Amino acid sequence: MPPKVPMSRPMVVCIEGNIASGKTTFVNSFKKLADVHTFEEPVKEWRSVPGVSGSHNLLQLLYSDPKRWSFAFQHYVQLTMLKVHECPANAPMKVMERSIHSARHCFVENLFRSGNMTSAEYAVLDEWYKWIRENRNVNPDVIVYLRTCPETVHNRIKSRGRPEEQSISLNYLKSLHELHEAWIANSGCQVMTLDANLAVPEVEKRFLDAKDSYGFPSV
Ligand code: DCP
Repeated sequence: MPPKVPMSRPMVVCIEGNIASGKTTFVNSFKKLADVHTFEEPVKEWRSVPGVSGSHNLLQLLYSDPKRWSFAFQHYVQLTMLKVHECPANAPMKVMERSIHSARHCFVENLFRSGNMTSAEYAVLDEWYKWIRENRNVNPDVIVYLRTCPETVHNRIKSRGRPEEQSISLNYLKSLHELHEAWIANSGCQVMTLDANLAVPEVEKRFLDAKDSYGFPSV
């Protein structure tokens, strides 16, 4: 069978939500839809940045010393997420986990406001972000927002046991939650909000019940 070539820009969907809200599982569940190209978040790349004398785990560095490493980490996130935004889809629908937008408006904002990023570092990342928005087509058509309570995701982080994340506090997740809420409300994009405190099958069911009003293709 010949490879599929997209006829025009695909419908772009970004899956957003707090840490451990279930984004990867949800992105994978899109594979049940026909003609979808899914892109997981490049967390693996953040944990193994190639260096001259071996690889660097930037995620681990970030949590072990946020003041020192926030800028390098978020700079690399912006690069790797831009690559995902730019990656052509071989289907009429492209589904991405996260975006440069939540990186900027939730994570970078939080690190700056909490004093873990200097004003100069914040300004550099913001200049990059503005340049990307003005010069690249990185706007999603729909955001699926997996809304959770900070307490729920705090428990999930503890039970999934990703070693770098064990120092994440409930207050950190509360701040990120508020920033997601504020950004989503002002994103200027069509947003489908799902209660992701619920079990995965129920979240998927609610998505399927609502998807026709958002122009998603049929299963
Ligand atoms: N992270 C960050 N800054 C970003 C993006 C992510 O500090 N701009 C961190 C937070 C987490 C890790 O990277 O420690 C991955 O977070 P995500 O919420 O993006 O992904 P999860 O793996 O938690 O997604 P889920 O469990 O919802 O599938």
